[in-house]
Amino acid sequence: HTGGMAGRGGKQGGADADVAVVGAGFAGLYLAHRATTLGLTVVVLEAGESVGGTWYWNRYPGARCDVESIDYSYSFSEELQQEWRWTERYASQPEILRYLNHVADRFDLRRHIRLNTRVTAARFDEDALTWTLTTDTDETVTAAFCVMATGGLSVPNRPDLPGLDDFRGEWYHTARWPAGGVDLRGRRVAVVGTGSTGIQAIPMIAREADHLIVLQRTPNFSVPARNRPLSEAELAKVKATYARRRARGRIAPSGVPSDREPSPGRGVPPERRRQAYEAGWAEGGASPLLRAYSDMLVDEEVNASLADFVRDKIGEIVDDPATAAALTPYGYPLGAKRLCLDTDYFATYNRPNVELVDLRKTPIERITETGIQTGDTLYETDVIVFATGFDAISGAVTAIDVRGRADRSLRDYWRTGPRATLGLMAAGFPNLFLVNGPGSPAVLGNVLAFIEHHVEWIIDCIDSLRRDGIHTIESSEDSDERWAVQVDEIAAATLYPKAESWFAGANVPGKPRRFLPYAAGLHTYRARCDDSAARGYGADFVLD
Ligand code: N01
Repeated sequence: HTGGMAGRGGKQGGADADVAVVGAGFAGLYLAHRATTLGLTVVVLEAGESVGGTWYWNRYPGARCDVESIDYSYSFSEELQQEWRWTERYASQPEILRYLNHVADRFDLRRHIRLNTRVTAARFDEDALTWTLTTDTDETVTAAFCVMATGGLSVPNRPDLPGLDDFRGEWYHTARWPAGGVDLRGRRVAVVGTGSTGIQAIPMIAREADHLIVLQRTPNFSVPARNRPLSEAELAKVKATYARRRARGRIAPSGVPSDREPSPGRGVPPERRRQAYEAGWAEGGASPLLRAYSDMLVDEEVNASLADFVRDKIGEIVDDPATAAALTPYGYPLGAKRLCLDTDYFATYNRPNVELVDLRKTPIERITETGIQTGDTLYETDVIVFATGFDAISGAVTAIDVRGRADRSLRDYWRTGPRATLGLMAAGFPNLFLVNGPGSPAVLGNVLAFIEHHVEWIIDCIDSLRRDGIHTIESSEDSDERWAVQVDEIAAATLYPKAESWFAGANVPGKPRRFLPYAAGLHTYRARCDDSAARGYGADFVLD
């Protein structure tokens, strides 16, 4: 569709806004800023009572980012990055939430945002060429473009365990932790789940609770974060060349700038490898170990050498041999599930008030009035904490009833596996953009770098269409499928598919299995998107 001006005065001129954005987290806030800077009108609809997205909802004890704060922050404003002072190597949830509130004020974004407003449906009107969003507050918003900035990890996955309604204690999902916190002193607590969230929360809960039972299904690889305060001198050094650091981050495969250019580990003698791993373990963080060698996530033998190193560390840290054995991961490569970072996680099992239950031996049968029943054992507890993850990447989009051309349902379209051209657009849904959608690098690195890239691409696209008088842009089924096949092929050349993980939807019963993130790195992905933009943003958004 061409002719007239998209947005104002033209075909879609009667809409409430040029762009409707769902979600006011990192992506939604930047979308609002970027769009309004170009003179577009924006309405942002946010379910929470504050901006912040992930960092508003995930208030569980120990919640902290596992990408360093100096990189896990916006790069679009030199003034912002100069004035903000991160206090720690890895920022805590309250600090990141303060930062996002600061950004909302600093760039005067609140006037575009409606809080406490959950979008339940989005429908494309083929005559008006607009999207109509419906909310749980019975409002409707119309816009020429709709952007799903709904987050890759925002729909909690709570296991459907029989008997939970009978439980007389309290239960919480970590991603819905009460704002005022939960007083766990003097209480018996059970945590279900040992992913990144559980591994952060367990050491904190163990310090507070009277007794803690951890119910573990799959042991996880975790390495020390080595969090610490950031000194003035260190920050000054970063800030002196911040723009250069950011530019390197933008073209780094993981979105995190690195001084290392790793070489393959294959052929390196075991003793030399071990020295490299010891250095990475001492430095803390995922990159020094995962990027110790360039073939870490493609060569099983190299990967196994690091996995063995971490297994040995677990054996050294955990006093009780049976507990150490139960905590030791096996059967999948290190990093094929997201590598966890921790502060004293394994050492927590040396505390007298902490008990580990291996669910692979005896799965949870049911929840009773007083606790959790596995086999013939009832674990009595006052509080159950579900650290059981999310319906990731596609879950928050399919939670909304999205209808495109001819009433086409996005849920139906994705029933056999979520797919979208470049992870950005799905066929039959004109002018609907996804941030970190299925087929984007999404979660395999510094999500902030991916978000900034997506937002800039989407807003440039909208601006260009508007200037060229093009009303709609959309992908084709063939293009969506071809991209999904490329994403599969790239993953198949790595070790990622060798683990059951939320990357492929394996954690949600009934979800179609398909590896969703684009694993060839931000630099390659950016080049693909740039190619597409260089050919011009037209009505058809399809791969060559
Ligand atoms: O979720 P997960 P998460 N019965 O899906 C278990 C990001 N993040 O919230 O492995 C028993 O990884 C499940 O067991 P299994 C980060 O990208 C980042 O921890 O399926 N157990 C697993 O142990 C991360 O990867 C940060 O066998 C059940 C756990 O619950 C992503 O979010 C912090 C179960 C879920 O682990 C998700 O992490 C936190 C059942 N029925 C999160 N169902 C940082 O930046 C599930 N489990 C630091």
